[in-house]
Amino acid sequence: MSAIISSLTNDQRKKLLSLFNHAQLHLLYKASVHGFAANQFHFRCDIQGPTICVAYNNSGFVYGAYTSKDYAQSNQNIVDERAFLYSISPDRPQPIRVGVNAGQNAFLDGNTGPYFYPLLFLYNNSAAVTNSGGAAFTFNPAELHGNDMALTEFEVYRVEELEGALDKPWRNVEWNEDKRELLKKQILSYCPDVGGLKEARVLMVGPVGAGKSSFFNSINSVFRGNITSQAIAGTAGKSVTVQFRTYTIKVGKRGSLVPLILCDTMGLEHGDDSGLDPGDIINICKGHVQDRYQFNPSASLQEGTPGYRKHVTLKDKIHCMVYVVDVSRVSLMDQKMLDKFRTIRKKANQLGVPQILLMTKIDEACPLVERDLKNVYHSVYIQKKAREVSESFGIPLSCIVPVKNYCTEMELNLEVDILLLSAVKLMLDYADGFFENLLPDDQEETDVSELYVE
Ligand SMILES: Nc1nc2c(ncn2[C@@H]2O[C@H](COP(=O)(O)OP(=O)(O)OP(=O)(O)O)[C@@H](O)[C@H]2O)c(=O)[nH]1
Ligand SMILES: [Mg+2]
Repeated sequence: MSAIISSLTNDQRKKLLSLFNHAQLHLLYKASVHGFAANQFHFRCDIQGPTICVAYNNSGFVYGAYTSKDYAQSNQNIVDERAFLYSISPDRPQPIRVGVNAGQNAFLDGNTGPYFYPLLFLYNNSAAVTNSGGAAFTFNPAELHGNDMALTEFEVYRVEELEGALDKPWRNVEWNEDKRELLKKQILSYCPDVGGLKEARVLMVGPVGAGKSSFFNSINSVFRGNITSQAIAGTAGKSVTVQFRTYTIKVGKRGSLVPLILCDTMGLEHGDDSGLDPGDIINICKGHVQDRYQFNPSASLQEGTPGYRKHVTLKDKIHCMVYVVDVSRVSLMDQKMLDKFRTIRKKANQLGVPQILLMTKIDEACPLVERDLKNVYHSVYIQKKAREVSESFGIPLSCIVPVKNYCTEMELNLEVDILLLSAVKLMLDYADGFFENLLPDDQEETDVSELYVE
């Protein structure tokens, strides 16, 4: 059976989540799929803990009721001081929230649809709501649902409230202009100090849509001084990036080069013959893959074929590998994807390539962070995901950095820049580890392919 998709738009979901401190929603019931019938609602929503029902009407209102109690068909009136009605509409920046009146029962736990006095949803087992009396909630009907009682959709979500914010951040960050300038200065003054190299070459690897190309665009933007989109980014089911690209970055439009080459790859996919072939990652690490090589998901690049660089020097090798992972998909990665990462990691370790991990889309994943990026290290959710990914990848927590890429912005932002620049600084520090592990003889800019263990 195919997955049941929520009808909430991103904007509606954000507004709904803003009613909670820090929560996740899990869709339990969708009337257009399961039926506009009370028994279908109870079958899926009874004894589920806190839930929120979401009614949609043709007048553009999304509204409903939250309860922190179970539905259980007990036929009892339920006291729930945390219950509320709410309404979201496109022209209101904030949802309306109506709390339960003091001393009133919030709802009747019968065998009908949700019945928050006076609103009875799924009235007569149909796509309708009715006003059935009772004084638990006081609201203006025109504001709540536009006096439009017919439903186009009705959903119920389990609300999982996540722990609040940490009092003390798990990493300290200075959020000020001086810090941004210091990070830029530290990055620009970086020099590998080996074999005449002028920059570190960093490879980004990760699932389709994780934000690899966007990360390059974001770093490019920070140094350029305005938002750029040189690398094509977006969502298409399959990997948007199909070529190997090595990007240089300049300060301003015509300024000096940043001592970093960011290498962008095709996204990894679950299937064996789809997405980037892990064999190509090894080829890239060893320096054999030329810029603009067109990836072939069913076979890795072979010696003697177009795009293969036979004689490689230290500057062609990867000096640091960066796994790029969408933070909200950390626990959704299946065994096949984890196995691909394990293979890549094993090889990278053999090649002596240090690795770090970027957790992207922290703004989308956590309402606390969305509200204010400075909450990133206060967010229990982000900390939990960092620990989870550290365990599943076998990467120390110190090598995991949360970032937010520039995606919708038209201007640079101090906090976004600081997280992005901190990630680059860590990449360069780790690349140094690669150079320091080279033997003195290996440090010349000659063909060093034989240094690597096959
Ligand atoms: N909200 C948010 N969206 C992001 C972030 N990073 C990337 N995106 C969005 O995620 C989508 C995919 O981003 P890409 O940069 O194309 O991802 P990719 O890893 O290069 O994907 P492939 O090339 O297809 O493997 C785009 O729509 C981006 O706008 C982020 O930090 N926050
Ligand atoms: Mg891409």
